[in-house]
This record gives sequence, C-alpha cells and structure tokens, in this order.
Amino acid sequence: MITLYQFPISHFCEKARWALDYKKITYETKNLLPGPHVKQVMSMAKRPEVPVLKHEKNIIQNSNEIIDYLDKTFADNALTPEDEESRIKVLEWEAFVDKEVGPNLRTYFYHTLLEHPKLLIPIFTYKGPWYGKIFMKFFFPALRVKMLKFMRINNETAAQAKQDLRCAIDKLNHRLSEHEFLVGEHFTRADLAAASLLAPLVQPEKYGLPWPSPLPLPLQQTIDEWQDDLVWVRQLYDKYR
Ligand SMILES: N[C@@H](CCC(=O)N[C@@H](CS)C(=O)NCC(=O)O)C(=O)O
Repeated sequence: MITLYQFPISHFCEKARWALDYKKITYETKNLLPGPHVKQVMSMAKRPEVPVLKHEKNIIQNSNEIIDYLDKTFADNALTPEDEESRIKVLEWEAFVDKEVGPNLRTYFYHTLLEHPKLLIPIFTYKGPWYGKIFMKFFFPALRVKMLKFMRINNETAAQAKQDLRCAIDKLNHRLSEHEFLVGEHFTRADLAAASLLAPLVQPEKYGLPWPSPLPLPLQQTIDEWQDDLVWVRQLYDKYR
C-alpha cells in the first residue's frame, strides 16, 4: 500500500498527488492537520514537511524525490525523460519552480489567508481528523503566529514574494509562448511541477479542494489580473490531470 501524508491545500502535495495519478498508481491519502502534523511527520522523516510518501518500508520526503522514486519504482507513464540532456533540462525547470514559485506563492497567499480564519479553517480541516475544527477553534491564533514567524511572512516579504512570483510566471510564459512544453515535445515533471505549484492561482477542480470564491482582497484582485497569463496552467490540467 502507498500512503501520501499531506495537506489538501498544499501545492507541493498537489504536485505529488498529480504524479501518482498521472502514473495511475493506487494510493491512499492521510490528511494531516497543520500544527499537530509536526509530531506525526517527524516520527517518520527528517523535517516536518509534507508531502511524505510511504511505500512498504520506504519513506520519501520532498516532492521531487517522490517523483524520482515513483519513476524508478513504477516505470509506466514516466515523468522523467530518459535521455540525459532532456533529463537535466527538466530537472532544472523543476528546481526553478520549486524555488521561485512554491515558497513565493505560499508566502503571498498566507499573508492574506491567515487574516481570514473563517475561510482558512475549513480548508485546513478539509477531510482531516475528526477533531480538526475543535483544535482550530482553540489553537488557530497560536498557529497563525507560528506560521507567520516560521515562514517569515510580513508586509515586506509578501510584497517581495508577489514580485518574485510574477517574475517566475513571466519566465515560464516566455518559454511557453513558443513551445507546448517546458522541455522537448512531451509532458514531463517540469510541466507538472510548474502547473501544480501555480494551481492555487487557477483553482482547477482536479486540485481537489473547494476553494472559497471569491478569495479575500488583495489576493482575488491579483488572481483576476493574472488569469490571462495562466491559460497554459488550465490547459495542462485539462489535458494531463
Ligand atoms: N521542498 C518540499 C517543500 C514542501 C513544503 O514546503 N511543504 C509545506 C506545505 S506546502 C509544509 O509541509 N509546511 C509545514 C512545515 O514545514 O512544518 C517539497 O518539494 O516537498
């Protein structure tokens, strides 16, 4: 049995979910509660982050290592090209979006979302443990402070994250305006990584989370303004998710 320990809201977890689904692998998800997740994850892995994949006795952390493992263990529907040159380019794009899109989008989103507990708590507790809502009722304020501190979220870092995220989208758009895929002629983990990490801006149904609509300002305004530059994210979801 394969188990994915995850948060439904997390775009890094969506990257792992999409890889598992694309490769048609049967798995179960264990949705953790932000906060109590630290103890659960640290009992299995080195850092308190999700996604974590458990397969037989193997524990794999980090979405890129999960995709490495899946491609090595289950050959069908490979996401990593075999030829060395393409493989290097694909891994470079994946590393770029993991660094420039993932954390910046998260900082920018949480800067707004953490100020709206009525909206965020149902997302944090979605399909999670039965005690999720009770836990959040008492501990959300402390969790909010911890998250702001741990992710270094404030007005300045959020503004910088928005700017860096926009630069990353421009770089991706530049490449994808003339090419169907980030590398070569086939869908790879580079496209999957870019689309999944940007997906909170597009909120495709296949992400599996009932996003509140509209999101609070200024987030929704940015989402609306950027939609025309994210058409390819929607297209990749429609075709490959
Ligand atoms: N590099 C990691 C990033 C994973 C990550 O940042 N996970 C976040 C959720 S999006 C997390 O678990 N945060 C909680 C924590 O660090 O305690 C990957 O690719 O999987």
